Amino acid sequence: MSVRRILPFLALGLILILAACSGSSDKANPNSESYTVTMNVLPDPPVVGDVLLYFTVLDAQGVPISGATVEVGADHIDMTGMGMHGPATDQGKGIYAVTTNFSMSGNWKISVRLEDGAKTYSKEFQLIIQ
Ligand SMILES: [Cu+2]
Repeated sequence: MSVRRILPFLALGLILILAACSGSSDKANPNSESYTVTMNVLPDPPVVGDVLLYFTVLDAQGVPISGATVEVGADHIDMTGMGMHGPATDQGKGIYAVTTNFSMSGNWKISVRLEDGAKTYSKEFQLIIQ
């Protein structure tokens, strides 16, 4: 099943595509506020090609956070210098989404940096592309 065929069921809005970059990802901020960020992918399990990454952001009380800035990085752990970076767009109800074109299978690190007003939060996920 392709990403395009699944998208209408999620009623997602504007979704940007991660662009290639060579910068390093941010490190976790030890002073960050407490958030719960979960990641889901389409298709699942993810395969080489376009993969929709979408993140659900909740505050410490479990309330969805809208209007935040969410930056996403994707780095191929198996190789150096193979990374992408860009914003995930706000879909409402605490969901932020970005389409990422994974050109290679293997182990990828997904880095998320959240800015919610003056508060920040960072989290990393491991993603295996089949
Ligand atoms: Cu690679």
